[in-house]
Amino acid sequence: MTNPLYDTIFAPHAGKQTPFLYLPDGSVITHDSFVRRAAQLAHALAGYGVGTGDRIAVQVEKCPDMLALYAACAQAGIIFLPLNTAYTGAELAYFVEDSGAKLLIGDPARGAELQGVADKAGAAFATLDARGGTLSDAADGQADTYETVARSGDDLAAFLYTSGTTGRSKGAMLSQNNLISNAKTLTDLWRFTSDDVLLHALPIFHTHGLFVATNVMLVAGGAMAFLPKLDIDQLIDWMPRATAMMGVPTFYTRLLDDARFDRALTQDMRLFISGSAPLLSDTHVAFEARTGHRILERYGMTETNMNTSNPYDGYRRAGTVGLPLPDVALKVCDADGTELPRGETGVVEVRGPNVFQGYWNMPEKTAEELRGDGFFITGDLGVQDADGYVTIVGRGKDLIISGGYNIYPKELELVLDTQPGVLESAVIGVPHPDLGEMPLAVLVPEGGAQIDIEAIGRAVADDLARFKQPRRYEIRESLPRNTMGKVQKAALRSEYGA
Ligand code: MCA
Ligand code: AMP
Repeated sequence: MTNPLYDTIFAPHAGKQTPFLYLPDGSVITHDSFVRRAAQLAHALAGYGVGTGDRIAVQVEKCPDMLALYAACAQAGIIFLPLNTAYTGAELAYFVEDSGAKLLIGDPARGAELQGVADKAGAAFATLDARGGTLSDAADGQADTYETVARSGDDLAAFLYTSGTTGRSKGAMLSQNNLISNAKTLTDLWRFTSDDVLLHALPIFHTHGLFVATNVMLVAGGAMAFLPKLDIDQLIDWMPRATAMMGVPTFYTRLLDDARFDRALTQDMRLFISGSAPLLSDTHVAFEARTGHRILERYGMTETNMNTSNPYDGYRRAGTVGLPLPDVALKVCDADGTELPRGETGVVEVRGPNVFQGYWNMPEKTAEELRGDGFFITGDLGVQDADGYVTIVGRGKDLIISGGYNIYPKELELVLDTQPGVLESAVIGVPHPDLGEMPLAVLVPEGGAQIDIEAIGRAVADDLARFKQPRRYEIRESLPRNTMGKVQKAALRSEYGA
């Protein structure tokens, strides 16, 4: 193979006139036309001076061209860096500068702002959305074949930025082999074939919607109902024509809240998969009672793709994330990395062809989390039972997961601590019925100062994407600390969690 990722995932589809993307307007993109569009986009990228090994930063709404850009990057040996469409200009500037991206592709409606971000970082700028843009225009007239650039499986295919406990986002470097191993393993494990139609309502800038869903469907040669976002009416409308769905737990709780969602509607579905955040056992049980289907829960991370999955044929245990994938070694360890006996709770560590290559330009951070023997320290607390099933019982890392999006409290605290009248702050996750968790900010005023929460809300909105912004503020005189001076977030969570 000259380019394992392209040759495994995309090249086999050239010439296939079978449906790949069903779009909400009734149009269909075939496998062949998808591959041809990717080739046109690869030519357009070359026109912007982007070459093998370069990065492109892509903040584009979910649309077929955004997905085809991923294929174009694979074919041209370019490193694909997708970014959450909710990120502000300030957040975006960091990613473009840190990654050294040669080209930023963004929303035409934010053209002037994003052009400024690109200029500051010394990157070129192009626009793209579902209606078109300068990149799409540049691609339209191009040849629809492209000479695939030779790459090895160890070459990098993508950067995905993941926030950190220090507040600084880290670029997780994923190789071609990282993506290929998971794509093949999951296709086999979950029995995807060319007969499948996947309901795809996830965003495509994260591992779940991009690599898990799309790569699996491409390896299988199946199709996707490619929906712009989670819209329960659309899901219900498409369900009788689909065979499988992947979603975060909010997808399942919202479906259960709708009386139209029942056994008859799901009778032709063969599989519902959940991940990215804990699925409550109650949801699992209610889902089975309503539909007769047992949701298959799996567990992964940006740095590792997928690590564990409940079995397809065997018993899917509610509240667990199942068994390590066939090519993944998993152990539960103490803080020193010593493996604990089965049944004891500790930090989950994983090793396998899925585990990333390290954090871009952060050798110390990489060394802290990726051991010399290849085990990655996930920061999740778990326990493995005698049958090998893994349960994630909590997080050693200070992380909030809201509707499947990660929010690192430190990033918010750094902004809150600099606001007028604020001495210090602590951000915690509290339960939320729809999104699982939501951020709550506890603020301590400087002696005698008045805190203007509305002004703080506006300042936070300038810097941070909406989904990260605290939904509640509490003011108190001091933060509870232990004898080492560390803020006791568990105490705050039990005080405000209810
Ligand atoms: C939207 N909003 C949110 C979230 N999403 N707030 C907090 N958390 C969220 N996740 C806010 C918007 O800013 C807006 O605020 C209001 O909610 C409505 O926005 P809308 O877009 O209509 O929201 P929604 O359609 O209800 O979206 C909720 C959602 C969505 C369906 C849960 O966030 C989603 O699709 N999440 C999936 C994320 C995902 O793919 N995660 C995978 C990461 P306002 O009205 O105030 O302006 S990959 C991963 O974790 C690993 C590797 C793995 O294992 O998969
Ligand atoms: P991210 O950094 O966005 O890839 O998020 C990865 C984190 O999501 C993991 O470290 C877990 O904390 C969490 N996660 C993913 N899937 C599950 C799951 N099925 N159950 C519990 N937590 C999960």
